[in-house]
Amino acid sequence: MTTRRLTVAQALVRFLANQHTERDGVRRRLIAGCWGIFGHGNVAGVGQAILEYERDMPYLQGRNEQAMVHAAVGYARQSNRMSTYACTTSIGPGATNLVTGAALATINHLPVLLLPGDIFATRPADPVLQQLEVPYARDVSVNDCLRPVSRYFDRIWRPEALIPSALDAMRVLTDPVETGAVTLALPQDVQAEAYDWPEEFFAERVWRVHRPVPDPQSVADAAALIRAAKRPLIIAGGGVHHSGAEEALRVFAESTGIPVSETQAGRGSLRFDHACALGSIGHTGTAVSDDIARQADLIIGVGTRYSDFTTASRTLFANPDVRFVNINITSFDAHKQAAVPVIGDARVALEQLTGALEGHRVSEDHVREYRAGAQRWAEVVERTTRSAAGDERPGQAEVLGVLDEVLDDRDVVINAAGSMPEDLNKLWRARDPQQYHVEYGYSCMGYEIPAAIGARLADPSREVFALVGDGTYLMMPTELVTAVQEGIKITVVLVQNHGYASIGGLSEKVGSERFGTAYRFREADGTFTGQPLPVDLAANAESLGMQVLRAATVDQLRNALRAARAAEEPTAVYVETDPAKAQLPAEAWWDVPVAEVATRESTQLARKNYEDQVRTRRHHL
Ligand SMILES: Cc1ncc(C[n+]2csc(CCOP(=O)(O)OP(=O)(O)O)c2C)c(N)n1
Ligand SMILES: [Mg+2]
Repeated sequence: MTTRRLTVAQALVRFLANQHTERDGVRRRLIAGCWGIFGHGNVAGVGQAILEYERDMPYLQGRNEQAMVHAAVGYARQSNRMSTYACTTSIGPGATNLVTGAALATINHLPVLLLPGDIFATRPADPVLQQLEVPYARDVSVNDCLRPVSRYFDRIWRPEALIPSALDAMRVLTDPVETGAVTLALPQDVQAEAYDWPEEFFAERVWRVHRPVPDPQSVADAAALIRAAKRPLIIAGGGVHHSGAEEALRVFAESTGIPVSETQAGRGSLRFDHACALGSIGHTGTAVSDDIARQADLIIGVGTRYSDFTTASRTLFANPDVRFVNINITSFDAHKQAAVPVIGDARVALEQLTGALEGHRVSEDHVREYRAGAQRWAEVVERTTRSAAGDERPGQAEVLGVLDEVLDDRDVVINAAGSMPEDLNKLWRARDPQQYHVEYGYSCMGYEIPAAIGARLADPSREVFALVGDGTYLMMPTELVTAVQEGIKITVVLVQNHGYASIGGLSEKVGSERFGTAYRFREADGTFTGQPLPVDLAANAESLGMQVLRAATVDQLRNALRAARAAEEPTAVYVETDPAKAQLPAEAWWDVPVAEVATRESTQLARKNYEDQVRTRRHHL
């Protein structure tokens, strides 16, 4: 047996450079490169190995470990999960900064490889700097925090243990059911230790991403239910994109006439102006989707987890006879709502169902009704996003209207948290399947900027726009420096409204009077109701090296966005929005429990309303 003598870190880097995915005949490198922040625990191990193999393993310098994971996840999502990045960190705080990013990746079923440094395997001098000492268990380190948020976790206590674990890690990253964050924790002494590796470990390897075919009986059962349904509705989730099933969904909807609503992750599954498209569903859904959902006698979920936003916290599907068919690659999700499960790849399942339903169409009454609803909603979108005059300060919806004007079909819009996901979900006219990139599985403030970098790396032919609230910007502007350093062209649209507009609105709804949600000076009475704070986020972005354009009116915003789009360098467009322009009201409920006893009248009233809503909640059994 030929062997090669390398350190564990060198062997891992060499191995990673030779892994590929393949689906539908397209082959891609699985690990495109490695993000890293060095400290003790990886500088001498993985850091040295990347330097040694710099040409085979491109390195990107992160500023915050959580943000590195966001960048890798943004890249993976924009690559339809066929490719991702690794992230290397020091031990201790560098490693635990990964936890939030790992949870985000796992919840969204998006692959990322985490390589945190770890304590010494040989324990020559415990505690090493930054070591958590657990008196009753010497084998525990802070990296154990990553276990519940990882789909695979191992700590490489011995060099040769890397071989089976590295293979396991690749299997999980490329498995459409299992994928998420994969963690290989690397004790720092082991990283630097040499071993004689079998040469085959470094051979080119291709991981086929399979399209599992559903059981024929389940397809027949689903087809029978669909034929019997008078008012069926499709809910397209993120699985439609993961499978690349957009075209199959379009054919299925066109041939049966069944309308299509979309979750946040599924937005863009069908072009906004398609005759079967109803837009978003649920708490942040369109009026037409939610109306049709309330009356539907059959819900066909495609690649959806049925989150509380989608189901309006189990109040949306109000027809007493409603049934469910769930197409999902994951048995766990396919069985939700006591559905007829069709377990398999979304594209294959939709193609098979289209075949099984040949000649079947829903009634013209159903079609007329949802088309009229969709038309009414299109008018709401037009009115809401384009009502301001050119010389007026825009509301947030009008920022979206101007973006819609300036952006090309293939441009990407990225967001994750704040009041923007709600506005985007209701109002954004998604044109290309890859355009609408809102991370709402974890809705994590700070995802936007690093994810935009990842999305741009995944597809440099697309312009990428990160929509960032002021609260979000303050939480994680760090990766702007990376965009500047690498000349990665992204546009950051920085929306200033002096605090947490979203949570302020929610606070008001639950009777808590916007407590703690405004960025204002404290007044003599102790409340934050003074003047807005004198922070200048545009100057802040400039100080990090960004080109910054300030816009005070709708016309200026249009010009600034056009200039940013045409620019070569990363650019921020700063806009202060008009808070008097309220958001559209929610079409359906969201369960946020209200205090059962309180002295304030606002809370008591909110509780009463809450109890009325709770009564409409139901199980589907
Ligand atoms: C990391 C993280 N912390 C807290 C929250 C809870 N949260 C959701 S939205 C929000 C406020 C966002 O403020 P901003 O970015 O200014 O957007 P706006 O609500 O003003 O539109 C908070 C605190 C979150 N989603 N993510
Ligand atoms: Mg804000």
